[in-house]
Amino acid sequence: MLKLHATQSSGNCYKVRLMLALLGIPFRHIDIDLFRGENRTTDFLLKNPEGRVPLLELPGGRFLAESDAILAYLAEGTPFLPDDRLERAEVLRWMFFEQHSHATSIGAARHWLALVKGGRDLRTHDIDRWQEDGYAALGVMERHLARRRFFVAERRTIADLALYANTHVAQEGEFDLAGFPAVRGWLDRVAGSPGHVPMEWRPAEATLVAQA
Ligand SMILES: N[C@@H](CCC(=O)N[C@@H](CS)C(=O)NCC(=O)O)C(=O)O
Repeated sequence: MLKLHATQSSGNCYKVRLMLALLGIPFRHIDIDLFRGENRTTDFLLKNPEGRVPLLELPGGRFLAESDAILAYLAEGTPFLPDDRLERAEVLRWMFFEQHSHATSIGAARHWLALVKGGRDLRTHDIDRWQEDGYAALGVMERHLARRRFFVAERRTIADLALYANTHVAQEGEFDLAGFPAVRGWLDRVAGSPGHVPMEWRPAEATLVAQA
């Protein structure tokens, strides 16, 4: 059985739980408490030298890090990763955007302002940049979604999952989505799609025991 080393409140980890739930893949959730440094132990660094979650553990003891790489691995051969060459590249395009321009502002702001105790004081010098870059990223998403239902191919793909995870909790990073109606409409469409699960969802303990 797959094992997901993850932190419940992390947007990057949520993406992967959502993908596993949508595909109906059973997995074991191994909680990593970042705030107690469980991602920096010698044992964890052997599994992922970057010391970050999410980390997918495959049968046979192989590991895959980076949330969007994990999404691509899990989605292979499913409608969440298109076969069409251009659509597939467009999915990658939005996932690169997510990592480069979105996680670094909208994701980072939530992490430090909402999750890390004392984070605002530790990262005061970053707040203006997060705001500027985060609103710029939301503007890009708004313009793209103004004429589309989803990011690529007019259906839910891993590009949507990658961007949904931190956008739907952007207000926790002090972003106001009021001026982004197309983004809000897309958030509602993703959340209303079949099989969607919220960030709090995790596999039932009974399933874990049964499948272990
Ligand atoms: N680009 C990576 C980022 C992973 C990442 O930064 N994870 C955070 C939690 S959201 C983490 O593990 N932080 C702990 C640390 O960097 O020490 C991904 O998308 O998986």
